[in-house]
Amino acid sequence: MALLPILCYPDPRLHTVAKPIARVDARVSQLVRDMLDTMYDANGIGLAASQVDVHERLIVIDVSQERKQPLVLINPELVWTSEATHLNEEGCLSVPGIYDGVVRHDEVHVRAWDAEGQSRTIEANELLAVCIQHEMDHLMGKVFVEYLSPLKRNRIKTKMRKAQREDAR
Ligand code: K1U
Ligand code: ZN
Repeated sequence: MALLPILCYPDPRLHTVAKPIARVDARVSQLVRDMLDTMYDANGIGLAASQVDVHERLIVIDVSQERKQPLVLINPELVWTSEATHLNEEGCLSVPGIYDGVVRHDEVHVRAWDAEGQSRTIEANELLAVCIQHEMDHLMGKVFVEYLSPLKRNRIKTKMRKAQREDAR
């Protein structure tokens, strides 16, 4: 089992736009395994490759109670989004301890390769839909706090920098 270090906001590397993956080879399969280990170890429901400083279009998710239903999305593309939206409470492993509301589409359809490189379309609602939208933002270099007001965001930045200085001591 390999745990990958998770970048913490406001690390500028979190704003890198991820590139498509050309093929699912042994390197990508190992990255999928390491990202799943890292997500489960951190008690997250999702993780984007961008958060472990790999700027390629790969997401892992598990919103199941039993934490035994991993979903691997490679080169995900939103093919349909509902008009209806909702304000949902979100958290982020790259912004530990911060939770706030973000408006997201209620339902999304996403086309992606699975861990075997097979193309699939997933119809998602509720927490899975929220998590997919949050993780796809990471692949575009966007962290959920960027939906908040500049005042809130600056307070979060200051708090994170202080926590990181204290951790380094
Ligand atoms: O991308 C990440 O950092 C993972 C993130 C995913 C996420 C959580 C909540 C809403 C949208 C996306 C997390 O897993 S944060 C930690 C967590 O487990 C959690 C937080 C709030 C609600 C449910 C789960
Ligand atoms: Zn996140």
